Amino acid sequence: METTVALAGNPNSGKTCLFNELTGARQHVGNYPGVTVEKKEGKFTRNGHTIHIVDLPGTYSLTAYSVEEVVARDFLVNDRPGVVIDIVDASNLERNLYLTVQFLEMGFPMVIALNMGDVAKKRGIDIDIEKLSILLGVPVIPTIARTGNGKEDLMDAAIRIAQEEKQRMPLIVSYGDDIDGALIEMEEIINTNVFLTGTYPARWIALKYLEGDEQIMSKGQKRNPGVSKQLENITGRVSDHLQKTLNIYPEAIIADHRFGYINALARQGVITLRDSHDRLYTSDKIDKVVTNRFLGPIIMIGVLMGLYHFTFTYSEVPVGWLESFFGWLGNAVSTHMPDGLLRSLVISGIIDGVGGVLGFVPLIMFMFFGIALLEDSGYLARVAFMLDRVFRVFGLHGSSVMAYIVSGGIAGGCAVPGVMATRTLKSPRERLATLLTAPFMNCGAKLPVFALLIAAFFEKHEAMMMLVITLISWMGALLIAKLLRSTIIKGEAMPFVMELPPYRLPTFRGLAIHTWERTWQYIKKAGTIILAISVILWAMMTFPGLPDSQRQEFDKERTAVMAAVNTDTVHELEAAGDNVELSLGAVELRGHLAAIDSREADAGLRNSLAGRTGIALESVSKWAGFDWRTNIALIGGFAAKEVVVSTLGTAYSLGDVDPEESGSLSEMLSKTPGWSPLAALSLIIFTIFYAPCFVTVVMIVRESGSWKWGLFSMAFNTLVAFLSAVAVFQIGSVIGMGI
Ligand code: BGO
Repeated sequence: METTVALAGNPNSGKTCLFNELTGARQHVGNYPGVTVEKKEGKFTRNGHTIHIVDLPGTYSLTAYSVEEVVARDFLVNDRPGVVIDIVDASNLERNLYLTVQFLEMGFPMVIALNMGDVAKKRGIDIDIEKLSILLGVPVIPTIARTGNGKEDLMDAAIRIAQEEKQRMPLIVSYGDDIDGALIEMEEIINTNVFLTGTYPARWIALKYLEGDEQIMSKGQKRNPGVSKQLENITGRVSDHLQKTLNIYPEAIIADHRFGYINALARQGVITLRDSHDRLYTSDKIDKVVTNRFLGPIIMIGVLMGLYHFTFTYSEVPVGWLESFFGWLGNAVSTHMPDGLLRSLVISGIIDGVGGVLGFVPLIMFMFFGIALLEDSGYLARVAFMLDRVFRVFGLHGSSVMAYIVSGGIAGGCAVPGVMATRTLKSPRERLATLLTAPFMNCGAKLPVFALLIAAFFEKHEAMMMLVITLISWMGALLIAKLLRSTIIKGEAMPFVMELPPYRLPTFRGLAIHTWERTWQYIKKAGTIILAISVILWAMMTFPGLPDSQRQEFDKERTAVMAAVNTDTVHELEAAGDNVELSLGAVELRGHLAAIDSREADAGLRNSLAGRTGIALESVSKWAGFDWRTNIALIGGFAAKEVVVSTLGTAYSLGDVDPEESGSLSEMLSKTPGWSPLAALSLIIFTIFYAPCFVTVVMIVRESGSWKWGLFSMAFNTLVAFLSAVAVFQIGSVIGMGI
């Protein structure tokens, strides 16, 4: 049996020496077809196996910048050698691994010859070979090519790998939000159109388009100009966006993240530099402090606290303006529109519903700005890196951290891209556990719910409460992940490397664009989906309304109240505008009538479709401290979490007929009997954990490939949420927090 082995590596890594040692006199030198690059071939025999060895030109990369690179790449792709031996100069490990990462991304069967260990040792570099092999997922064999040391072991490993039947997964490096998102989009197009996929992995083709690889692009244009155009358009869009926001081209970001991957290998203890002072770059120097085992977590908590403090402090004033604006709008409509269903729809359904959500735009914007700052500077990648160690304990992966953060790990993300971000996870079990727990993070839609409750009940400790909420959601998600990983999705965790791209000074323009993009998404959602759900819920809270007999009862009461005072007082009240001083009798009459109106509205709400459902659930929900109005809001939250706030707004405004008397919703809640800091805390806990919104459920179904997991997440999460909320409310009541 003959196996073809390709020797690949950087120039001066020792390829020629190794080739000569292996092949001895049995060499053949020619040229690669069509180019003047030398092609050396030879044979090596071991235990009855004849190995055909091809020495590829030395390259630093596999882009199409030089003839050598194209020749090496074409040979690997078209001739499909049984194994690629990647010769890595151990004394220059970080630089040599750049090529290794690219081989791994192509998914070749591979063995690493870790050469020049003697030189590395002299330079004070220690390499943990076993760890390197585990993290990269390929055999690593130490060699001294000059003397031929280790060549037999190397060939044995190569034969073993060549004979392995198992399907090799290409390495997936995460290239940051913008590029990862584009890659997912492009991969889908590539796979659906079977575009060059017979030759290259889909993600790799997408990467090459983003890198502007002319050879691949011209192949693509010949194969299918329409698909190629689509991919070029996405590339153009991403490239423009990256230049606007970070002033950088996609190729540079891609290179940064590949080096970030290698940098992380070094930080995970694969390489130890005994005398490392002058080899440290600025990013490494910063990381020495920022990702330090002890200082790192303290800095991280400090940064989060600072972010929440900044968000709540500076957004307070503009949030107040918007609240007053929507309050004014409601009043204006109520004065100018005739009483009736349409007025109720406009005020309670639209203004209170959508206004409640839009009122939080400044808060969301400040939070997004802070997150953009952390993300663009490269700090977020450090957070993921530090948490990686913790995540392994819970049966998760380093990439799970990123999925959590995208879903709202710092508050203000979205679980939909979060669930999609789990695609960078190789192991299906860790991926499933991550996508089922990522929705526990605090997405931008939950943020208004928390902000409302914090403003109403924990006004003095806003930033602290937000930090506590963040910690509760992370701890809950991790514990549930552990539970899932030790029961229904059992299995070993896979070794993994987190990328650590270099730090960057964010530009103000970039931050502004990132902030606005996300804020605009939020506003658009409020104006479309939330508006629609808000109107549907308003209808459910309005119809069927009160039966005629009951309405007549209220009318009778009104007539009786008016009959009890003299007609002048009634006339005085009817004729009174806003600014008229009323007599004592008229004020009293107005109070009586308002109380009757309020009871009628309340009875109407109770009799409505939503009201009846809320009341029916009260027998269960009371254990968690939720009244029937809150139940209505939580049912609305199954569609989208923002709706919890808007529905609370509608539910309370429907029962409240004198908008001039009422303050903002948070003020109203803090004064409503039955509400307390404990009830608010219980609602916060429930909101963190209960069923993901509808769009996320659809995404979970798509990504897990089964409806089963979508339904599971709805039922399981709601159960977890309810049990936690009951525990908090009951224990809190016993220790006297509920008063
Ligand atoms: C010269 N250990 C040590 N110490 N040196 C090695 C090893 C090793 O494991 N492997 C290779 N080298 P190439 P490419 C040289 O040529 O095979 C040395 O480009 C010199 N030359 O001997 O050519 C190897 O094919 C004068 O060194 O690499 C060679 O990949 C003084 O690494 C060099 C000292 O190997 C490159 C060394 C005139």
